[in-house]
Amino acid sequence: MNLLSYLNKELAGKSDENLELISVICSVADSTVDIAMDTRVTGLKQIRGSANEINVQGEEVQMLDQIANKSLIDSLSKNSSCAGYASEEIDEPLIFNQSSRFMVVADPLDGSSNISVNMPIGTIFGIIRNTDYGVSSFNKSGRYYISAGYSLYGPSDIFVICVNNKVSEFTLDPKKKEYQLSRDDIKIPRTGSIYSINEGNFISWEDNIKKWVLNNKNPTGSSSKRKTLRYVGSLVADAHRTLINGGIFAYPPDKSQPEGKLRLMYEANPLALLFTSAGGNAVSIDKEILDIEPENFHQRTPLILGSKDDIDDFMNFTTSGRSSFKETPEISPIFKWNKVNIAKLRSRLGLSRSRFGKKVGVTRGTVLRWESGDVSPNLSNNKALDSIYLSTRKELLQNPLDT
Ligand code: P6P
Repeated sequence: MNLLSYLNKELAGKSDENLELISVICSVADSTVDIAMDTRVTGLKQIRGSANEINVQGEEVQMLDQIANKSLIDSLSKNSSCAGYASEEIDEPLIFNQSSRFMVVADPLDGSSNISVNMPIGTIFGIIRNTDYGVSSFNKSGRYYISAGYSLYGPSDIFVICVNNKVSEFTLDPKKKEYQLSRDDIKIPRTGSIYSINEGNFISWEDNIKKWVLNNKNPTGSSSKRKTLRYVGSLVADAHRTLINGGIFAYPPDKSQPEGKLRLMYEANPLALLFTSAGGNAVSIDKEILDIEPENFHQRTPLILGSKDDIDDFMNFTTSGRSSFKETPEISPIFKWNKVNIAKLRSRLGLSRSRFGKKVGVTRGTVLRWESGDVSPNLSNNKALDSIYLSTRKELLQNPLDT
């Protein structure tokens, strides 16, 4: 089964939103095929060195970074369903058509320091509804991401996609230049025997992290087992191995990078959506990555992702007794509920005001007052409405909620 047939099957309801989501995913996938073709011949096309430019991150840009970024812009700017694009390589988001349905965020070429030594590299992307019809659609938590994935340019070129909270892997047939399904409905093992971290930073970690690492090498608890260290230095490669084999990847904060090194919007969030959908987890240290409210588009975050049991073990080391961690703040509401979209949500669920009220935990009269605009939902009502919408999103994908 090729990628398009898979997406048509998965997003079966042929609503406009589904058809447009399929189209945007295919535009990204087409781009990654071109990038894959280039990564095969960097030494021949003289495109593996530096572009002699510094990007918004203050990092030296490789030629392949630019080629990958341009490929995604060319592909997505021609797609009428893509409203805009933002990436590691550009200071500000690009808006192609602000009334279109989706925005795309990307790290076009992750791991570019590995290009010149022919190590695996990748492309990471996320797809967000264009809820605000403009740039502010980008500044949303990972809970807004409707799809995410990555390409890994390695011995095989693979494309891993998460739609409807289901994760599947496709392998590029280089002759047909087409992605074919190679792993369907991936679930990460509950635990794994590998931990992945740059031990060169050991001296600059906090003590709790050091204790966690030492415990991986020489477990003290009777139940825990020794883990082996694997570290490629390309996030996509280390993440994919963790997804398939289980285990844990960690890029914690250190003295020189107190906020962490990896990017929230286009590295951590897409992988967090994918890993949690595959039954794993992704945390910053003391909170779920997907709950982090971004303050700026290029902000960094610590990123620990992998098997549930291994993340729990990590959290036991890092949050026990950590006075410096503030209590996880109240999860802010994800969507702005108003009289229009509350009425839409209720009607698309086909519920009476009293049955809808029961679902939310309020009276019929309160629902009536919401829908007439007399009163607005309070914080806990908002969170209840969020979870009803997110938990029933699959049905709603056929009838998207224009929040
Ligand atoms: P370090 C590559 O430069 C990258 O952004 C990620 O792909 C990778 O996980 C990380 O940085 C490696 O960083 O500090 O270990 O070299």
